[in-house]
Amino acid sequence: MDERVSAQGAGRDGPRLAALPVALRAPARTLVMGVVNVTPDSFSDGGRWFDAADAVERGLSLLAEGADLLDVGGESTRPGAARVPVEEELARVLPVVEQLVAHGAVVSVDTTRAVVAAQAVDRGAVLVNDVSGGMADPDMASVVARTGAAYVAMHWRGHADVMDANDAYDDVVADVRRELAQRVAVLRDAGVRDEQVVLDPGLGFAKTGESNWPLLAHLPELVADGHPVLVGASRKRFLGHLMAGPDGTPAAPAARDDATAAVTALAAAAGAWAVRVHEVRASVAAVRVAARWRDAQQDAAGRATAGPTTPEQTTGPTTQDATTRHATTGAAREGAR
Ligand code: PMM
Repeated sequence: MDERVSAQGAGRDGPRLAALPVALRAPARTLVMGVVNVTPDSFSDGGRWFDAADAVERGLSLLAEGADLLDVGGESTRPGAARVPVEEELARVLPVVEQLVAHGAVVSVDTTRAVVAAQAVDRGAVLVNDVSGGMADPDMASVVARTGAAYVAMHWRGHADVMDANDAYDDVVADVRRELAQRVAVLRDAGVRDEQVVLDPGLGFAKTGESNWPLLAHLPELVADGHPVLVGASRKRFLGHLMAGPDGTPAAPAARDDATAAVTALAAAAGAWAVRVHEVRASVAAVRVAARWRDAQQDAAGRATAGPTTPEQTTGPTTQDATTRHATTGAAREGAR
């Protein structure tokens, strides 16, 4: 897996996520995190991989399709969902984490509970994905500090039973950036290092519909705040509304995957560190396209700043190589079709 990611080229500048394998710390392209929900009731895929063996098999097939890491969760965050007892969450998540780690997967645990995070890290998870950004459990920050795990702090304003009632913003982009910065400050105070932290705008969480689009449109600003950014648009309600049928009925969750892949391409172009998706294949294609697109733009910018071409350059081997490269990757192939 490491070779596959690093083979794309040089890494990006920016914070390092020391707990992760080297190639995932500053990857050459946006990473694809595959979702493994071990829940009976997730809005998008509830119940399909509720059995541990089925969940592991699902994780392995996502890896085979090109996922860079897997996010294992045992508690649904579906709007309105009731909380799962901690023993139940542990029983759902730990065996799946353990087995996927044994298969060589890079595993993230999707939990708001410190005890679940700690035990999952003990079993080999390297990333804690906390949709509450540490707000749900006051012990979370100290567990992250102690374990040194990478940590996703998502923008959040309350559990699933109340989140839709918390969709009031003066300016959703400014408010989310400010509230995330407050979470980073709390994490720092608890001893979490900046290099551990990934930020996530929390699409769909306390954001019922239109609030999601400005956050996507302003992703470069969140990226510029300096932490790697994870985007979780997959199958969310706002995509269901976008893809509604002629009678206005929202598209079903499984019919939102094409729109999800489109968001992946745009999020990757905007500099997202990773996308969290249920169906991996199309998003893998999207992040690869985005990476090549960016490389080609950088090549073009490099040529534009290199100044006028001299006669020596037009006949020399370097130019010949460059010409061949562009012929095989771009215009010549277009012309051949
Ligand atoms: N969304 C869900 C669950 N976990 N984690 C992060 N970091 N970001 C998200 O947007 C996110 C998440 C809800 O989706 P699911 O119930 O289909 O897994």
